[in-house]
Amino acid sequence: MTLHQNGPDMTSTYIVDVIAGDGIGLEVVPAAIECVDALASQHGFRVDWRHREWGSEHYRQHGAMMPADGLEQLRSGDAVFLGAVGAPDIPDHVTLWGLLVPIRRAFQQYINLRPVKSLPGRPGPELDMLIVRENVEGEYSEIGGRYGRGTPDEAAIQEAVFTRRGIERVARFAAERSLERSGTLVSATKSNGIIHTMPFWDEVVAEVAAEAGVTVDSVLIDALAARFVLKPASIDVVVASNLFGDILSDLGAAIAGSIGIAPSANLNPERAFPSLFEPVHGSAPDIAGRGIANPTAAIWSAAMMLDHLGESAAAAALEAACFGALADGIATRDLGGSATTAEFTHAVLERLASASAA
Ligand code: GGG
Repeated sequence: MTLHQNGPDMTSTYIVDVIAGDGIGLEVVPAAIECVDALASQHGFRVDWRHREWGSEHYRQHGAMMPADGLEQLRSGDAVFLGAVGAPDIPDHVTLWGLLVPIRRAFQQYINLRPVKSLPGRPGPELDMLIVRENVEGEYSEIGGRYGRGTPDEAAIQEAVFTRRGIERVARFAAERSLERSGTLVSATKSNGIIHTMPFWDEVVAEVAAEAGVTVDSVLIDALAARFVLKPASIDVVVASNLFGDILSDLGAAIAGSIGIAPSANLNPERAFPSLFEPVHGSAPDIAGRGIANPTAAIWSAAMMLDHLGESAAAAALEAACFGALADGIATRDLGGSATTAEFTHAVLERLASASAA
């Protein structure tokens, strides 16, 4: 990561590439940027936002979700901040594999960190989980194909790829997070039905957990989904494959109140490449353009980005302001309230200003 120090006071300046993308990404990303800019002046750092107009509109105009040298353009930045990808007129695998998946893979963002917490002041179960999703292999694979199109024998084959290196590094990262928390780790599996990859996953996770001194509870994904709903407080850190981790984080966020609150960090832990921060939610075309999207997930993702950049005090202030607004009952429609995106963002900005003045 390049960190730029400039000016007589050596103010830190971070270069962040912004891909607002599609749908509500275009609404929640500016909300989060407003909050980060407010924090920058309060905490004495600068963010140079490099706006990239990539996404479905780029695809409609140029036949690709980003320019051919898009990854090269991002490489020199300190982080990438992404909104959402997906549009009803373009197949979802085209939008995802044309932008987000190539960034995750080229920049070896093999950890997708997805915290889930119960919201202050809202009814519902107490939960505070960290989902550690493997982010560059597993069920998300390009290996396979289709044959016999248009015939009665038509079929599709999709291979999953699990490597020892890939499982070890995600299990190690999860075990380390678990040692900082409860010392217990839940591993999502399906080794009864998936007979090659999942028993391998179980074996490697168990080896890494034993080495790290962490107790691992290997739970079949179907039983784990039920446990998320029935006993969420019994779960702390979860390590999961690419697909299982994706599904579990939406489930966790829904149990906490709304998919509109779930943040994520796509991390290259070695910091050889920029990491990417994004709300877990998609482009939500059903509500896009109406100014009612919940910016919590984007704001919380921005807090994760600040923490990654080393601005931990600003990150904590942003998370506190966002949760403070929720605790005071300010909520968008997905949470049963009536606040617009702008009203919720204003409430967060007000709390940032009061905390800074105090
Ligand atoms: N916030 C980015 C976004 O649009 N995500 C939608 C999505 O379907 N992501 C799939 C994934 O994370 O693998």
